Amino acid sequence: MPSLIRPLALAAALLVVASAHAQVTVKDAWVRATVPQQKATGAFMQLQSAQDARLVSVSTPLTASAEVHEMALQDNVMRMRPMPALDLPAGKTVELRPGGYHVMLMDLKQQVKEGETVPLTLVFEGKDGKRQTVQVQAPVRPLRPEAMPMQHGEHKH
Ligand SMILES: [Cu+2]
Repeated sequence: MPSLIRPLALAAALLVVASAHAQVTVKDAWVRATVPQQKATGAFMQLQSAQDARLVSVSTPLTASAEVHEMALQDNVMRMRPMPALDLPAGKTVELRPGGYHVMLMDLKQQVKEGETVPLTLVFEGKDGKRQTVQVQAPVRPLRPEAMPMQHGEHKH
């Protein structure tokens, strides 16, 4: 089906051009929707770098306080803690997902609603110290429980 594949290839090509000498690809970025008064949420995505690199900072107009966190077992309890940088080994996809690495958006001043889009600016640093900035538009989605697909059969008429 060449007619379907071509527009996708073109989109991918444009994405590479947008971030000059791109070493890092950002895929499937999204931000978890919040409820009113909720002060923090997570941003998730898949990162892949052609060469060894590190994610060194994340910023967004949504809040002045964004950190990269990891989940770690501490006294038999899973806790999250800030990381100075997230390593991206060459060619390996590093996934930020609920329950794992994530970007923590704190001190939210407003609710983050499904359907909105959150601009994220990611700064990566290569081994040579060169920095690359990548901008992504992350759609806001509610956290979908893993059990979700099983519920499809329950609403038959
Ligand atoms: Cu966190």
